[in-house]
Amino acid sequence: MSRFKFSVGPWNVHTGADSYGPATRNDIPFEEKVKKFSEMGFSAIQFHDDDAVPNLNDLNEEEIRAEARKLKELLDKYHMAAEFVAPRLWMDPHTIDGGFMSTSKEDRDFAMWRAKRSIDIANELGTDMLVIWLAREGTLCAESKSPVWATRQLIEAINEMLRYDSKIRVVIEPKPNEPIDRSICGTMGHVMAISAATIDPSRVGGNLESAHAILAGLDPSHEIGFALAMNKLWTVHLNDQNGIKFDQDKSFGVENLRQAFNQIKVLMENNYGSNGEYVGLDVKAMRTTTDEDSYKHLENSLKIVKALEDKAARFDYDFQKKCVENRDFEGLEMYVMNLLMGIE
Ligand code: XUL
Ligand code: MN
Repeated sequence: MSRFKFSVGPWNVHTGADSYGPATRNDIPFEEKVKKFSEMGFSAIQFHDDDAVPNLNDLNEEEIRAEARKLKELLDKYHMAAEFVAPRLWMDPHTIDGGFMSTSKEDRDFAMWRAKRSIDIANELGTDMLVIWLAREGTLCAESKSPVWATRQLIEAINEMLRYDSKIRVVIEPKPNEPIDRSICGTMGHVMAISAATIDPSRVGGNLESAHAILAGLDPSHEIGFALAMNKLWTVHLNDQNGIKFDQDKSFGVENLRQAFNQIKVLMENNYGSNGEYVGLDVKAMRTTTDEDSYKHLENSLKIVKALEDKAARFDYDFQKKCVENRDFEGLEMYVMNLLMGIE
């Protein structure tokens, strides 16, 4: 049992294709994924706009809403909620040079059209959360655009989303690089600053992904803590990452168990989830994984979260206090290692 409610995206069960090679597993139909997610104990699905409404570029606004209503019926059938909708602003020919801060006005308009349609879809699916992962927002060539202009473009784009819908909450998922070279909004600190600069900071928060924090050279538990201190941690994407390289989206905790423990510990200490927040997973299966094991990385991540919840629940705060009073950080560190290794 867990104290948390979990969410997952359909892209987390995938065919194994990467930039260097084709699929290694068969595609699984969307409804089959939803059914399996529900059986595994997930209570919500995360959506990109076109996960929810495929080929939405070819549909008009009313057709998009109608498709979203059909999806809502399917989710209801499996008692699944929609956690958020995120515009997919990195696949389309219009977003080669970014979305909201593209150097082309036509392409910026396209990005805003997708953001507004994502808000419409969110409304139909019964969620007030729009996640923006700013995949290509930054520079490939440093001199191609001013970082001052680009930052202001992002703020103005978010203002337009806030004006479009008086209830929508915009949740920025920061990432320092990949696919863009230099991102404009790379960490939770950037998210807080952007939030403060908008017309309604109370509706702009963050989604911390463990791997993205590691890519920025930061400890995910501190990024989580920073956002919690500002009451701005509105969702998380737990996963893991082996150092500063391409984004790996490994199963939660498999690279750095102590860091994973501290993420769960800080979430628990601050009652994360008490305002309805989900623990989202954003994990990918390895390329070698078979069809049969298509969900194993998700099962493993859930098991690791739950096992670390048990560890965090047993954390001896009296012992910690004594260690801190005596400045015995060697003792405290070994206590944590023993707790994680099961040596009592
Ligand atoms: C990319 C990433 C995305 C977002 C949703 O690194 O994490 O899947 O979570 O757009
Ligand atoms: Mn993510």
